[in-house]
Amino acid sequence: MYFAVISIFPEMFATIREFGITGRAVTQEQVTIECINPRDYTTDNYRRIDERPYGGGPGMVMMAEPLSKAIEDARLRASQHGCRMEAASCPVIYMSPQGQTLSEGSVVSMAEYDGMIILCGRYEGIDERLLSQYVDVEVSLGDYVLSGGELPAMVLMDSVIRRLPDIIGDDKSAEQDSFVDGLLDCPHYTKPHNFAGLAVPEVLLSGHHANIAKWRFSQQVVRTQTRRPDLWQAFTPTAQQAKWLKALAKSKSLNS
Ligand code: 4H3
Repeated sequence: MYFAVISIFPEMFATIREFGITGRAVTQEQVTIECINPRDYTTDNYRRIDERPYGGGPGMVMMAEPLSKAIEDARLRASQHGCRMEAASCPVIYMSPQGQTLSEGSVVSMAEYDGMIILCGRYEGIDERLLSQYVDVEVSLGDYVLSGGELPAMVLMDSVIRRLPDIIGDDKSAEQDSFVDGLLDCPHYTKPHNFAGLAVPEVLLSGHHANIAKWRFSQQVVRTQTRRPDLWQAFTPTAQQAKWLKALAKSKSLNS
């Protein structure tokens, strides 16, 4: 998958390029991350990318002109990396609090793109005419404001890269995380057997795979019910999960 990031702080992206799963995806060439600095597309001596807002008010606004040239160049590079050039294959994405909130569901569909061009704003934001002309999708991480789009861009890339085929070492592990089946994740344990006087739940030492699966599911259910009633409301169990739920309800009524 191809990523072009348009940012005045390209050095920040070492974080995602060099470490962990995303770093390995880059080294193994499953992923290309190119940074494009809008300052390189300015024509004045000061390499200005921001100006004061029309209508007054505090702060600065990123100008349309250098960003438009940066996006045009990003598109050219994306096509040279084999991206088909429709918005459906390689969209221009703007990270902003005004966007659609990112979810694991949208992450999975975005993993189908050939690539994406991610626009990172700074200051008060970007001239609206650039956004209306060039941006296909606006994505938000949630209802809070950050000083730039770089961290959100890296969050988006990380979430997408780990859902690409053949990326996570253990190929089932991405499918077992929180949200993937509409529930929160179950708790995890590893060595030693006892830590701070706390033992590992007995069932996990039993080697009985069906019981372990059922126990993990019951933990997911309890966590989701108590911590995220909104997710529990929306949850539809598979046939196997429905069976487990029935059994769990029965054992609960016996206990009470
Ligand atoms: C995204 C971007 C929050 C989010 C962002 C989010 C800086 C957008 C600038 C940048 C504008 C002014 N903050 N919730 N900040 O995903 O370009 O807000």
